[in-house]
Amino acid sequence: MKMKLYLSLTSPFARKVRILVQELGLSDLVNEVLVDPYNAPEDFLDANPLSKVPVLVTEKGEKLPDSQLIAEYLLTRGRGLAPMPRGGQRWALLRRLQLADGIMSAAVSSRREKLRPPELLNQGWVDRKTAAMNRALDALNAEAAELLHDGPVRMVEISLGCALGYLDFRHPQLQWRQDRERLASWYFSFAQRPSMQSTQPPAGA
Ligand SMILES: N[C@@H](CCC(=O)N[C@@H](CS)C(=O)NCC(=O)O)C(=O)O
Repeated sequence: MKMKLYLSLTSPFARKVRILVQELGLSDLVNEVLVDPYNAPEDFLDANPLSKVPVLVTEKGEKLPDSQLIAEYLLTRGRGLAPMPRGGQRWALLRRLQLADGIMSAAVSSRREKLRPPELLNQGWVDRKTAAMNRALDALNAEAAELLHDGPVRMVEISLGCALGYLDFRHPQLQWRQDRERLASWYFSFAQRPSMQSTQPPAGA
């Protein structure tokens, strides 16, 4: 029996895990199961009562919700990522990972808000999330020289690649590349990886 990865093709959190599976050479061990968390089947709710994708169910039946937890687990199963630096460099890298995950969360939250009927839209909330994304993007642009783009990479690059891909997909009006040439150039190169190319969100979804 294979591991089961519940996902949606539009979720940037699920994309993170799909890319990690490929980068770790674990694709043959994982069956992808498409679900809509807003129209959730029972087996998915049993795997994650919170009704969020992604969720991984291991061969032993262990149920692992949340992309970060799944990443932690998969890193015990495969090799292929670049090693984490030590000392102060490690904390700087983990901070960048938090910023990348935070951009993703803010972008998903803002997208959900914008899907509400116009009379219920909380523009103040959208503006707050947009400001947070812009500040975090500026910080990452300033540190773009620290990011890897070819050869083995780390979770920070995978997460950031998915966050920026999601901005292109759902928030093109943000024009995140503007005045962020270093980040844009890093993404251009990172996005060529086969794992990024094969997990692009479906156009028009
Ligand atoms: N912290 C979670 C976030 C997952 C998440 O928010 N997934 C969204 C799709 S992008 C979802 O399933 N939302 C359904 C809901 O919030 O009810 C992770 O890292 O996996």
